[in-house]
Amino acid sequence: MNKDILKNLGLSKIKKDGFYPSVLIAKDYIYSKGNKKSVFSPINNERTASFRELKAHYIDETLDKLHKSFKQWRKVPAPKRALLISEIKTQAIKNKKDLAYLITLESGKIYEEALGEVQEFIDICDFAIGLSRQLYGLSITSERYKHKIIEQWYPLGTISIISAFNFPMAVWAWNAMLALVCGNTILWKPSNQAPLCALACFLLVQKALKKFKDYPQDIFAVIIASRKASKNILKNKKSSLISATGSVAMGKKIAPIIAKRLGKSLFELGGNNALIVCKSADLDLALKAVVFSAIGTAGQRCTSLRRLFVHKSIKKVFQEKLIAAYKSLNIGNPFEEKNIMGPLINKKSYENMQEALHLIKKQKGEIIYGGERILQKEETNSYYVKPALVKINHKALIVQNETFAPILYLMDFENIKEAIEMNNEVNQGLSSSIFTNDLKEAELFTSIFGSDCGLANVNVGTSGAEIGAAFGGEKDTGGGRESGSDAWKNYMRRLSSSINYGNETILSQGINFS
Ligand code: UN1
Repeated sequence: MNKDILKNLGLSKIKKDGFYPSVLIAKDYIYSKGNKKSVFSPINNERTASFRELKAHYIDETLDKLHKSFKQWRKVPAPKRALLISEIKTQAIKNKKDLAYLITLESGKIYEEALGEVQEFIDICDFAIGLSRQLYGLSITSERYKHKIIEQWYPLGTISIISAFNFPMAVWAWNAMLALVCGNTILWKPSNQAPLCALACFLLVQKALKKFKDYPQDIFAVIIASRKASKNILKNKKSSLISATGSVAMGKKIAPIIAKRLGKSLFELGGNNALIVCKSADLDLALKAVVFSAIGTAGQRCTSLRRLFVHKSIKKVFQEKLIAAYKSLNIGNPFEEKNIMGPLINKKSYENMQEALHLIKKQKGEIIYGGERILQKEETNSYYVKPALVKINHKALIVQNETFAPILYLMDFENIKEAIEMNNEVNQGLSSSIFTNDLKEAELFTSIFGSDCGLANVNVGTSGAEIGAAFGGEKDTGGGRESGSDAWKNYMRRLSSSINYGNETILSQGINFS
């Protein structure tokens, strides 16, 4: 581990007796007393951090503090809040390489992708800064004489963000920068596999806040907690919105807990993303997109490509190209520039992949390439694998579920209607793509008769979305939208007002009540 980087980011300073704090809010750090929990890098299984298990009451106390500071923060005008975001952005740019180092260290994604993730953080800062002067409401015509209707947007409260290991900074930033500029305070529970990324972002925000002495300093907290203790985040009414990223299974577990108190949630859950390669497609363009979408972040993005539908007439040649491309991939230490794919996050993930490969064979699938572990020179408990290519029937049970690993299912189709039907037949609905030079096919795919996902791209792969559009998906993916477009509305409450500026009482719907 690079100690200088930890020092630069201020992490070494907050370590006490070998442990990092489990709760951080302003200058208050809590080093709890519970059992020791350590975190290991997927790269070589080196211990990266240790914490002590947190008692759940700390979560409620932190939410109380954030609720209090919300009352101060919401008073700061949005364009002035954006000054803080601007400073956070400056800090992110300044520390881009160090932050990317932590992302690679904890998630195992290659350094180039990690730099991209920090860039996503920087981009959303820009977006939030611009947004600070565009939190528009509406003025609506009234049916009543000398009446008007307006809609305004106000800060919501405390936004609790639950994020996953695969995007340990960007997903937080999408939520947090919008939530902050909208006048909310933030509680962040990062993945227990990527706590250092969260601590570094916390310190970076605190550093930015120091420049604004008259702003409340306790508007952002990080909590490192077990699943059990984290339940209090869901149960507590002071979590005005729970924004959660993770698997469909995780969403199904936490949704009833939030719903029980009629709380608000924003879910961005698993995908089962498909890409269609049509007869007219530019095959080189398609090939690059397929490879990046399927093996980027070692197939551990919610937007990773899982299902590939190739037109029957080009199936053979495309499959050959794909196998050749897969064979040429360098897999190994994600810090080394020559490598295009790093390890899986942990042993469990490797076991899940192997279990899926076993089921594939049982369900009459054929593994035509990869799937096996690549043992390292010095054996550590790290799990590098060759990405797998599998021929299977689109109806096979295994294809219906998201396996969070680099397994790509190959299937073919005869006509576009059939391909779209296959695209839409799974329960998840996050991302989808079509590669075609036929205008009608492209338009059909993005039309009401086309993909039923939240994202439907043309000649662009399933992953690697920009922050400008609303990001998220339909069906089991949870329906939430984060980052661009009008996703900011999730972090605000809407107030509708009818205003009478005349001298008469007029009831709506023409009701006479005199
Ligand atoms: C995720 O995997 O949870 O579109 C987010 C992408 C990234 C974000 C993925 N911009 O692949």
